[in-house]
Amino acid sequence: MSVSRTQVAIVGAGPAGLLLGALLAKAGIASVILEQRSAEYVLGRIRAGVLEQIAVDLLDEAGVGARLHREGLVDDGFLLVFGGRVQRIDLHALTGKRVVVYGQTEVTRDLMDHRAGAGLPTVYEAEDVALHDIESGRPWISYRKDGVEQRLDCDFIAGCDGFHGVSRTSIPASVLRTFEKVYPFGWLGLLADVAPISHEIAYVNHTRGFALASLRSPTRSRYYVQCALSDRVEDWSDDAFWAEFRARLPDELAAKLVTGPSIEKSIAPLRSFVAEPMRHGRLFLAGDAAHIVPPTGAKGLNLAAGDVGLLAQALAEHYRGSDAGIDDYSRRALARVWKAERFSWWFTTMMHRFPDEGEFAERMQRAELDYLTSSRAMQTAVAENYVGLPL
Ligand code: RFL
Ligand code: PHB
Repeated sequence: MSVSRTQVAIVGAGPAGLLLGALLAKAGIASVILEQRSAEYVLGRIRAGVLEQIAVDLLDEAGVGARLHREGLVDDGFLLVFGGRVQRIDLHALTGKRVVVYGQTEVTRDLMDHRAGAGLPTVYEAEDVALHDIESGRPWISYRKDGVEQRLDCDFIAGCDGFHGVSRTSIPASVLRTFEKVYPFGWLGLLADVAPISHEIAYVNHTRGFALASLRSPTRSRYYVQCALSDRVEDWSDDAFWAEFRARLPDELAAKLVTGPSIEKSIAPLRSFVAEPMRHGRLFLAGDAAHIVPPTGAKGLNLAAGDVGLLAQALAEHYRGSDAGIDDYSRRALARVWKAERFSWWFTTMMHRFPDEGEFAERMQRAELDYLTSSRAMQTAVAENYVGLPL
């Protein structure tokens, strides 16, 4: 067995783990990242597209914001479409803030390049990662790399290994509480090199089901349609997707639709999930390891960034001699997480067709959306949640 040591062992090289590593490096704290997949696999996952100002600020602080500022598309608003009517939510006029459209793939690539450039250690294809002695002052991780057993000793473990990771399940069942809601539909997403129908993201409530028009660049579109949980991606041809997507658009957006071959197509289930607490002993959870939101509010990656912003600060304080930050980490992170859970659940409920709910639910959606159109107070509430609540 080969033995090594670091200050903070990070499990998972998604955006949470990579950003935490970069923020810790800035603070002079050593970390090693253990990732079960290859770098190419991690970069191949097409996910989030919208960054809040807080996430942009943290990427700047970590020193990886240059390309994001060059290539990211700044949006002052987004569109809500219902009953064929388009209602623009003017984020900037309502909150003074904006969002940036920049894909998770690009964020991840920037963070990986930065880490490699700074010579910071990341072990890809680390097998059988297991956490040990997290309740003691000397936690450690065992794993296998290229067939050789490894042991990594550390002061702290950051569990940034996503919803299916090992970190959360290392917390004893007697301590961990989980809260979950699974939605009775999924999102079928398609990525294509065609000009987007709108540079502002459009969320569509339609009798056939929800649709979302997003983008990655002026020449690359990311579109979604609500689908049945039983649907399989193989059963959706590109033509079938384009026909369904077009059918859910209002005329003025449908007229701008350009179709083309898909680069990627996948189905994601929708779930709300929170694990409490986010710290146990020397283990901290961050990002999807601790919580999942349905993608309707574009909050997942932004919550992950917020968590690691708090955690990096808390760990830096620890090494300066105060444990106040690490003792308060779970409470502070969860206070923000639950508000984003509420917004994502509300937005999902307002925009989708629920197969088992009848016309009453539909009328409620219509009333809510009517109210939104007529009330600046309601628009402001939506806008301040969309641009992101403070840390
Ligand atoms: P990730 O990205 O899942 O990374 C976790 C990493 O841990 C690794 N791992 C392990 N490593 C070692 N040992 C183990 N046992 C391990 N188990 C797992 C995994 O291989 C992986 O590399 O979690 P992280 O870093 O917390 O980041 C969270 C975000 O990825 C996620 O919240 C967002 O993608 C959610 N999301 C969106 N968020 C936004 O803020 N804005 C959006 O517009 C947005 N759109 C979306 C989304 C997620 C989607 N899907 C597919 C779930 C759209 C979609 C369709
Ligand atoms: C995306 O571009 O993938 C995206 C945008 C907004 C969302 C969810 C996903 O709310």
